[in-house]
Amino acid sequence: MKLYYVTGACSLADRIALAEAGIACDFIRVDLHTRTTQDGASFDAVNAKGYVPVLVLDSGEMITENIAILSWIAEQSPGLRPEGPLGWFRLLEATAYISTEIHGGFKPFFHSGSPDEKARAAAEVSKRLGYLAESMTSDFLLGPNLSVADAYLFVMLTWARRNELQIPPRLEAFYQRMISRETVRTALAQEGLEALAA
Ligand SMILES: N[C@@H](CCC(=O)N[C@@H](CS)C(=O)NCC(=O)O)C(=O)O
Repeated sequence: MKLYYVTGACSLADRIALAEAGIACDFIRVDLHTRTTQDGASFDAVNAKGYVPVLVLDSGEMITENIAILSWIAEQSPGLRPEGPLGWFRLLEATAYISTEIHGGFKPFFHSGSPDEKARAAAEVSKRLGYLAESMTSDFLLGPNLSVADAYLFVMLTWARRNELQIPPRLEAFYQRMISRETVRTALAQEGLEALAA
């Protein structure tokens, strides 16, 4: 299995989730500027969508879109999603919120937004993080056990920290809880991001 990734990008969520699931995987770094992979191949030839994450299964089949990849990992490792008849839907609800309302909200920070655009985006993302903090009643987003959605939220918090956005205290505590996990520390180290666990 192979995961195409960019250092510190949303693909880090998949790396963490794979580690939590105990799934062995090779990791292939992508350079978005040269649009090549670390082995010199054209990344656009790998994924015509032009972005990470891309998971290539042992069968050779490919999954793109973080929600789909994280769901696939949760399917392999059911402990990484909430239990009960609504478990899958709670997971989709959380990952869709993170993807569309938070991840998408960071665009001005990654695509040279104007100071005004960045200020509006910061306010919007902070509001969305505030909602998650309010709704979080246990150690993790969807209850007392870690789910793949937590890996995604964690990456969003690394971006929020990097861009000096306000992080609600409950999510700051969540961040600390995440960096205390061996899987998270190892995943960060594998991308040369140990400083984020300090
Ligand atoms: N809809 C995609 C978006 C993924 C995405 O935004 N990937 C970023 C890194 S976090 C990327 O590779 N951007 C490169 C580009 O858009 O050129 C998903 O949810 O997986």
